[in-house]
Amino acid sequence: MNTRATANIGVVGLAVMGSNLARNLASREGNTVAVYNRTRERTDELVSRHPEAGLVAAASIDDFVASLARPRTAIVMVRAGAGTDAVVDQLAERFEPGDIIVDGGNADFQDTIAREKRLAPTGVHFVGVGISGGEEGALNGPSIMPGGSAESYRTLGPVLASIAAVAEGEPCVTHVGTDGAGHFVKMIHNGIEYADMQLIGEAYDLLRTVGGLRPHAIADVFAEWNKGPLESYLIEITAEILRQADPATGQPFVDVVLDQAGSKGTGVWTVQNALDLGVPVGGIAEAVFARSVSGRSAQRAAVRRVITSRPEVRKADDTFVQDVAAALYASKVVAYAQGFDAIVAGAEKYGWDLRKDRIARIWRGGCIIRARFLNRIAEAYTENPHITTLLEAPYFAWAVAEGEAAWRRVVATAALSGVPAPGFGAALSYYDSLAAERLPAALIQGQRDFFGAHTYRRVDRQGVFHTEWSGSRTEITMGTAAH
Ligand code: NBP
Repeated sequence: MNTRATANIGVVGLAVMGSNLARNLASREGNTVAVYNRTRERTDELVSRHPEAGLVAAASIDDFVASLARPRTAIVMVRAGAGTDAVVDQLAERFEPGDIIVDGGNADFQDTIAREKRLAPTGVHFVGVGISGGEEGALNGPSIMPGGSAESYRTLGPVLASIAAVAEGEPCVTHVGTDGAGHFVKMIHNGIEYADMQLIGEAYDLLRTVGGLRPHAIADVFAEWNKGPLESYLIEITAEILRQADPATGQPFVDVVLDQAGSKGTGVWTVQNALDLGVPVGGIAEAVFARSVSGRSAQRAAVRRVITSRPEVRKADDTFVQDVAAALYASKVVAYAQGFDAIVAGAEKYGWDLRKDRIARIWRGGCIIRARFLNRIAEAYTENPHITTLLEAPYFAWAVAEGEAAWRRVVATAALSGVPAPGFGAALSYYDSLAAERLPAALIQGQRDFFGAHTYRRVDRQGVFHTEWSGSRTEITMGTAAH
């Protein structure tokens, strides 16, 4: 084993993500990569399978640290939580001021903030980095969302840029903000991913149930959509999945897979944090809930047992496929608008100077939500970083208005046909809520004041008011502050 400080970067944790990232790093000019894994066999297997990478294998954490040139930079790619803490502690004990520990796992951004705080007095930089793109991205170029200090990014930035995906000539990496900003933005990325996948699922279901199309025909529709404004990685792989036949039965692959979707929890985190931040992310929440509903097999079976009839499926008209495309696009705009709202709220709460246009740009390549659409988002935020929602950006206002009638037809058809479309429906309701002149929130304020004296404000006068509901029903001015 090598104990000379020959490596400019190291990777700890050599399961699929760490191995691929190490190989990606090693394939770039100028990098020598040290590798270490708790269980020795993984290190040996990686090194023997990929002699071309010239990896510097370490048998122990001491060996690993000794193999890194100063300032030492180690990327930790282990299971988030206790595993990350264990490895970070081992490195921190051995690292010196100016050295950098990068956590490239899917950490909770609050843990990242806490870890950075914990290491700050030691002078060791702790950098939480969101990495998206799965194993393929890690090997060939992921989208990278680094947090941490500006100082550490000066060392780390060029290395990350060398391994990131490239979209339209630009590496998909930017210093998104300090401490936990990278993991926060990655979390929101995953929330948007949930929404995008759910909307695509609903589009498929409608084309099949109402449109009467077979999976291979829907694959053709998706392939066609992938040539236009909906072009994205998720649309592309959906076409491939729908074209797949099950080798064992000859049935469409999609028909032999159990219809219960799993998750690893980042969608839930997005919704939990959005609730804490007070940001409505209904499109993302419905996507998370839809996966939960799919797994409730006992309830699904029970309801199917008691219902005596289902609505008759509407007949699709000639424009149905285009209508579904328009509904998908408009609902997608809502999901992204909500995701960016959560980013803005997080930045305000945690003091991050996030650039929305740059975040949209680094998501154009390498990651699961990569899409042509993100260029439009980047343009909208470049043109005016102060827009209150993506839905007011001229391009999206126009695009949603163009598809609005179709969007309504699709949501109505889904409801009348008994096809669940929680993503499309929630997105349209959100849009209508923003667009409504008056909302029933006025009545809710009346109810709150009636049962709890929570007070209300008026449309015609300044001040805070309460009506004596149980007595004279006269209105009392309570003061000037809102409750
Ligand atoms: P896993 O998340 O399956 O983690 C396995 C690795 O963690 C192994 O190297 C294992 O070492 C190590 N490890 C554990 Br578990 N506990 C440890 C401990 N106490 N001390 C030291 N090492 C420990 O690997 P992965 O799927 O490659 O993902 C790595 C990270 O990247 C995760 O945080 C994941 O959430 C994130 N991520 C994954 C994807 C993806 O598509 N898979 C995408 C983006 C980000 P061992 O070999 O000794 O058990």
